[in-house]
Amino acid sequence: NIPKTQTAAIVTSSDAPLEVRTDHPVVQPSELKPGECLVHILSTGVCHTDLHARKNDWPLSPKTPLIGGHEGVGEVVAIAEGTPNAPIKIGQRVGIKWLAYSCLDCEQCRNGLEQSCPNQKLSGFTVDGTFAQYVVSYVHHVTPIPDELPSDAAASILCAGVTVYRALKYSGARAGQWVVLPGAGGGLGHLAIQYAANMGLRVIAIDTGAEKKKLVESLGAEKWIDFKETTDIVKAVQDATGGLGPHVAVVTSASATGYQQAVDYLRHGGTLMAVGLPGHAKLESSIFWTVLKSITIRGSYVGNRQDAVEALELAAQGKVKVVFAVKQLSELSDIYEDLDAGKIAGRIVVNMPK
Ligand code: 8ID
Ligand code: ZN
Repeated sequence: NIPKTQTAAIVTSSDAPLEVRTDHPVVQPSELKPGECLVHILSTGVCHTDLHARKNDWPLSPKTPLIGGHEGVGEVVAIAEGTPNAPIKIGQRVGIKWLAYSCLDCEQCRNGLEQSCPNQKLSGFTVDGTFAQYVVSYVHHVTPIPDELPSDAAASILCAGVTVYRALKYSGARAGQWVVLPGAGGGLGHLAIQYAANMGLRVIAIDTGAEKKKLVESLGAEKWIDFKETTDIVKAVQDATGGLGPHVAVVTSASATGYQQAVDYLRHGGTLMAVGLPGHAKLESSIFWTVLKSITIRGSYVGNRQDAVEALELAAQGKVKVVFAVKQLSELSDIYEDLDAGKIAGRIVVNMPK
């Protein structure tokens, strides 16, 4: 009962309109290669990374034509014949993440840095992603979805959640310390507030507009700084902590401006976790003050399979909740426009046509 055609959102080039087609072919179970599975997508989040891919505004280019999407939850409907030891079953609900595949046999994979595997496949970038009803994925990389979590509520944990969970985990931040979150009102940022709160951190949220202010305060941010209304961000951030500055900054702003003052406002010994991905900007910070303040700067790129399990577990316990509005796949173009304009507080999740 797997159909021959499906609805999918297809990018043919960065300047052509997005096409939502109803006659896109479905890869049939007999065509799957060992290790692959076919997933019937129920819900998928829309990440700002999908917009970067759609606009082709990164130093790396996506495949074309491209089906984007990498926060997908769906049901396994087929597993390739000749797949030994599949850790998933037909009928099980699983999540598809940005890192669709890694070899699990190279040095990076063995070290748990699966996202740096030279044989990686990226969902919605180097392979077709979750803005389609049926997606080919990989049995060792799809993530089981806990029963407590509805599909639409789980979707954005698979990228936004995992990413900020890992960034905080590796930031070295400890209970009672201050973390500043430029981009706090967006998809990644609003989840970062909640994971940070669960770690016992005190949160300073930076973003703009009344809607995002309300959102971040409702999620437990102790201080709010509107980056469009504040002339001296460094002073505002340091004042919020009583003068010394935050111990950690997790920057999820999609623009370079969110990074600009981080080294200046961080506390001595502080850590900048770089997460947001403006494609061509340089990280500009004073070398002198980076040295004198003993600042650590670290990139943090999604997460591995274990990070995904841990990030989902906290969501399953109700400790972290994606704040999302539901839309249809046919509205994806408009969703991209709103993301581009910074109009989306929290996340948009698309419920797929059955
Ligand atoms: O693995 C990774 N490192 C990873 C994973 C997933 C996403 C990185 N990302 C990247 C995306 O590609 C994108 O560049 O993180 C960035 C944020 O993704 P998102 O959270 O999905 O985007 P969003 O919902 O648009 O949120 C971005 C927020 O940043 C704010 C915006 O107002 C928005 O709420 N913002 C901007 I743009 N400039 C800001 C500034 N100067 C700012 N907030 C504070 N200060
Ligand atoms: Zn993403």
